Amino acid sequence: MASRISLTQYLVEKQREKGLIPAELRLLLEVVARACKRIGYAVSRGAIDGVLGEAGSSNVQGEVQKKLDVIANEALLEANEWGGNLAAMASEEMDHPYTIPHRYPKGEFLLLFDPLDGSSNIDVNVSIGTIFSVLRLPEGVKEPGEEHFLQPGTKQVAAGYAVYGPSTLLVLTVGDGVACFTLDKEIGSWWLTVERMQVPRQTREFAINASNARHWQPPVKRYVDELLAGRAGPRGTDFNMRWVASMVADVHRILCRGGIFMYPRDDREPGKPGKLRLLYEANPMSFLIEQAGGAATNGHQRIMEIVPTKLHERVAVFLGSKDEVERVTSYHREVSR
Ligand code: P6P
Repeated sequence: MASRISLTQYLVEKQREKGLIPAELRLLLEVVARACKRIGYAVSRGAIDGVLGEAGSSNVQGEVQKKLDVIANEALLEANEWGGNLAAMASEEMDHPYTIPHRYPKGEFLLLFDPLDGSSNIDVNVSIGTIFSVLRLPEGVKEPGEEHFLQPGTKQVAAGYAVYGPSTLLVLTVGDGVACFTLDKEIGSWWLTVERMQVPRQTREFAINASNARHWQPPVKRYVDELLAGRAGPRGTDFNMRWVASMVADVHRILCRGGIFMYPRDDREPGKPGKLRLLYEANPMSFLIEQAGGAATNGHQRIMEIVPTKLHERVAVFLGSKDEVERVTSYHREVSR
């Protein structure tokens, strides 16, 4: 059997042969991957260890926290606070950034994460995951604050997710394509199983929570109605729909076989630009999708060019197969004009 490439070897080669990533970033990514192993183990124990159900608290989003949300957040903080690669961390589960304690050295990177995405699926054993994004601390900053996280997605130096499903997978980009690693739970190694993931330009599959249809804005209604009209309609072909309600699972399917994922703004809360968070959900997923040849917009502009104004800012998301994202975005632009 050809010898498999491990995550460590993949990152060392990116560091050594391509000079793509500094050693500190390689070490940071290996620590994050190790924390994801820990989270995947806790998730897999489920009811046996009594980690299902609610934690009895809520997060900054006003959402009820599940016990595993808190466990996953703690796992990422504990794994990353002492290594010397980070200046601070930001999480969906924490109101404010977590600054590295003074007893540890600070590094040049900022880590942002949704420690456990898809929480509504935890108690029903559907795939969930961890999403992470890495930024550089701006030059000359000694004490990192919230404002230093407010960088557009184009400034990301790495992004990825772990998906805790039938297999535990780690999908990662450092700006040179998207690689997929499968966890060998016997020995704890992440083995490279897809060297370069590609999103087909075209697709016959879309992902949206159709129960919100009555709240959608006209461009989304038009786009989805055309898909639903099938071969008798303007698209001249039939489409299929999937909605896992775990962004990680839906995005992974799109990276594997194409598709378009949509979470638009809707009229339920007109003041809210969308449900998903820009900095630690939409930006890392957009980086991955673009690195795999897809596209990601908020209906009007490239998600990765949005300059954030708040740490937990939300955004509308249309991402996946380029032709479909460009079509639904053009419908938004027609209305704007
Ligand atoms: P809805 C999970 O809570 C999440 O943040 C994403 O992972 C997922 O795509 C979306 O929300 C699901 O939202 O409204 O369909 O439950």
